[in-house]
Amino acid sequence: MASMMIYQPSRRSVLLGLATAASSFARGAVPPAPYGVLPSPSQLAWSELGFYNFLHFTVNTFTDKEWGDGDENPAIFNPTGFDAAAICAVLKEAGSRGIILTCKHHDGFCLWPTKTTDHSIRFSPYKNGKGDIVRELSEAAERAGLKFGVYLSPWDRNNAAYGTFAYLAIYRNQLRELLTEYGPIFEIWHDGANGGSGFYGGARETRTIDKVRYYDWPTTWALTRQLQPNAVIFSDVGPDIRWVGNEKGVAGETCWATYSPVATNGGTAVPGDVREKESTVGTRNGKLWLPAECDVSIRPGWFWHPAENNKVKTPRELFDLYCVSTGRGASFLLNVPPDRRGLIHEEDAESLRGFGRIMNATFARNLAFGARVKASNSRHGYLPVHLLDENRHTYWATDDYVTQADIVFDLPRPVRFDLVRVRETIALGQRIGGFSVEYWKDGGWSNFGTGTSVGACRILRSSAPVETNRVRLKITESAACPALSEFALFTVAG
Ligand code: FUL
Ligand code: CA
Repeated sequence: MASMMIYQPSRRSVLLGLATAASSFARGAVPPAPYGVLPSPSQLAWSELGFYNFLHFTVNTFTDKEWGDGDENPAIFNPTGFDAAAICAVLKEAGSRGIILTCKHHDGFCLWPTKTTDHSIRFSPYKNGKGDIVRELSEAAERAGLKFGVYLSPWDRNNAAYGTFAYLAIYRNQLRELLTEYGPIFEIWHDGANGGSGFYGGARETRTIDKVRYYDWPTTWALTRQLQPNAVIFSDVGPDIRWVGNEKGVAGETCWATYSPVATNGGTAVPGDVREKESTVGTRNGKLWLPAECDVSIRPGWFWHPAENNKVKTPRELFDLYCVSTGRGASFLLNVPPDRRGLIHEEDAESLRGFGRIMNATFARNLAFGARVKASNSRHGYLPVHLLDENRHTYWATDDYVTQADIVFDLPRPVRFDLVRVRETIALGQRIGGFSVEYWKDGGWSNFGTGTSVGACRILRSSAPVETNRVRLKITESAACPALSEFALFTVAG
């Protein structure tokens, strides 16, 4: 193949992979040129996950706190019923694709037997100091077919060296242990929070760090690239995945995968200093491919508290959150905190199962299957039937310079739907900037909904189902000829 001559293991390979996977494209078909900044192969793989879970678990689970001070006695950490396989089984039922564990939260307590500090599970009664929660969860995740990721808090309220140069070496060694001893890691989560005060080896004082210089993030990220080249790195400002700017699980109704982050004062954005409102929306034609991740807890707090057992989000609330996170081109990172036994509490498990049932029943079948499809313009070989083939890698596209188009779906029989899903071919960049969906009713077109950004997945919903045998998708604005992988109609399960 001539195209193999320009093969490089880079973003370019994604495009070639796309072309190869799409062998159903006609001979002589020339794909659209990519537009703007593009996702890396690992960002592209991440964008297909959609829903995965945080597990916040540490000494706080036993002290009923959200932020441990760093002076907790490791003796309090004793989850006598900890069962990694049971945790993974519940998440699997909910449709989760991965877990991210708080291997070390701000209190500094390490859930694995690290060589870097004594403030760890080695000095806890859990399995007489021989336990390793990171190992148990990473292995159970692998067995369950879930990806495994690590949260390692940069702020460490226990460590005496925190705030000095010496701590950076400790932090990086902790990262090195996590990235070399526990198999493939899909995501590394760097928290931007830093409240200043802490135990710090007994000093009990407030330590202020320079957010721009202290952590020297480029060096840490380079280490990660070397040890886990396929992982995505999350922080307020990436470099791969950005924080969505709130902890409610909600992306902007417009949410670009591209972003040009700046600090609150307009200077260099770093973890812990970024304009939150702008993170929610991203930047049209932004400098970086930096899609948003929506983190939110199933309960009010991030850690398990007995008083919150009756405040667990309902299955319907979780489904609504999925639609405004993953359904707005971001991802849904739902925190489910293990309790003091080391299990997902019954209330949370019940809600997760209910969420999984709604998801499965809702997205079981694209109601647009079987439609006759006609587009106002189609590029040679990039026909609109590719929108209905359940394959993210095949797509419909228009000729170059055609940036507005209509596609009509004529259904063999009337369908009822209240949810529309559209996927853009993001390997070619973020192109579409405006679209609408209409349905045929009483001899004319009625509006179902309109949107701006599409990205990996865009969901539009209506408050009540509509019934029709004809639907029209209009691309009203696109920076380059549009490329769309999917168009689907669903009814939200009741
Ligand atoms: C925040 C932390 O301070 C919270 O405790 C939690 O870990 C959340 C995901 O990020 O910045
Ligand atoms: Ca397709």
